[in-house]
Amino acid sequence: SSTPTTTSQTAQQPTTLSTSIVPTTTTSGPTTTSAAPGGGSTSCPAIPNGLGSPVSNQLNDPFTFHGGSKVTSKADWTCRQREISELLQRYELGTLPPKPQSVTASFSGSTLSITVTDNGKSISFSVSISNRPAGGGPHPAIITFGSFASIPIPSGVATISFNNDEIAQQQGGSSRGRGKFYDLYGSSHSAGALMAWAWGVSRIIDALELTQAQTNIDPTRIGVTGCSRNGKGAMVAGAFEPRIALTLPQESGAGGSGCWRIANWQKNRGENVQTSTQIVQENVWFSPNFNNYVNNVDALPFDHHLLAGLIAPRALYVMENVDMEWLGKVSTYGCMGIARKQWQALGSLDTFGYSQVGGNSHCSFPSSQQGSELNAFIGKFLLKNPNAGNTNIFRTTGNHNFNLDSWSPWAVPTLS
Ligand code: MCU
Repeated sequence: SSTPTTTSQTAQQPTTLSTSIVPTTTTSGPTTTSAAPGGGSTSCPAIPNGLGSPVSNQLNDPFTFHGGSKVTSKADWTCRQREISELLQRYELGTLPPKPQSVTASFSGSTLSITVTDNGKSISFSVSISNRPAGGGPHPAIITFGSFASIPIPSGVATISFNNDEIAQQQGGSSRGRGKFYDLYGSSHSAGALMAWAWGVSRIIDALELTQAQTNIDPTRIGVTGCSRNGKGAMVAGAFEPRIALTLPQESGAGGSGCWRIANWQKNRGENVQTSTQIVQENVWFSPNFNNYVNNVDALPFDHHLLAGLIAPRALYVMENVDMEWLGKVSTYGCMGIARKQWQALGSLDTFGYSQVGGNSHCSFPSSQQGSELNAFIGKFLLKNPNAGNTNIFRTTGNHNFNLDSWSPWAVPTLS
């Protein structure tokens, strides 16, 4: 059957959970008051400890808080995003450290040099900025995970090359805890590579804010991209760094735009798809704490539709490859099709794109996604051209016969 089932049994928190890697939270009681975007303050429900939500192989309801109350307004949505961020850090990605005590930066030639100091330790790294448009400005830029962009970046947009492996290595299990992030925060820090890289992207944006007079780059018009493992990185960076204006993950597959639960369903049908159980054996992208849950993802209070939802209503354009069974061609289609409902609730479908085509090899960008899709997103959200084209995109060239609604049996509110 293609319809998932639900059981209402409550998950037990595994006893192997180490308290040192669980951020402190209150179990119940008072609400927390935090500054709301745009000023004022909003009262958010406290985030209960434990996995909480029912065990289900359907995708979690974005519009119900972990404690059970409903999301009925945009202010609630901001609270819910804070909660989902916290839950993803606790159970899958590890903790994102708060803004460091000091970030300094200098720009010379095409090199932006960044020094970060926190708790008495310092690290330095640099990124190169190429194709800076001459004259005018300030100009937008796209941060590329890895040394080159695997999508075509149009003129008018600079390219910032981020050597993410220098911040956190991704050479299999033995590279756990290696890289400059861990030099600063300790090799046993809970963050996996994806979260460490997101932290690095945030420091690049800090540095761009400090050096705008020299770089002529506009830190409010920054995109982020990467392919495959680096596409997972781009997705997580967009989710955890609200200053990213446009998130462009390419063929990120499992651990990026794919949902763990849907990958398991594909696997159970006999498809050769990467699952949570396999992925943690391959590399160090996730927190070691995720190992406690990979065999029981149905108990998690999130899946990657909610990771994507941390971006909503900011702009997200997901590129996938329908030929790549391993990456989860159905799991990315289903996961993002359901993620899209969060943009729908916010009345912002024109900042969400999912496009799945084929015929291209892994990470070689297909021209069919360029003119009317990628360029429209970059045009509208980085180059500020309102007429750059349609950005309300949800399409696949595949025939997945996948029922999005049966995997998301919750109502989509209209939030205002
Ligand atoms: C799509 O990302 C990964 C995938 O998760 C891995 O299983 C595979 O080994 O490598 C892909 C990748 O990063 O290719 C460059």
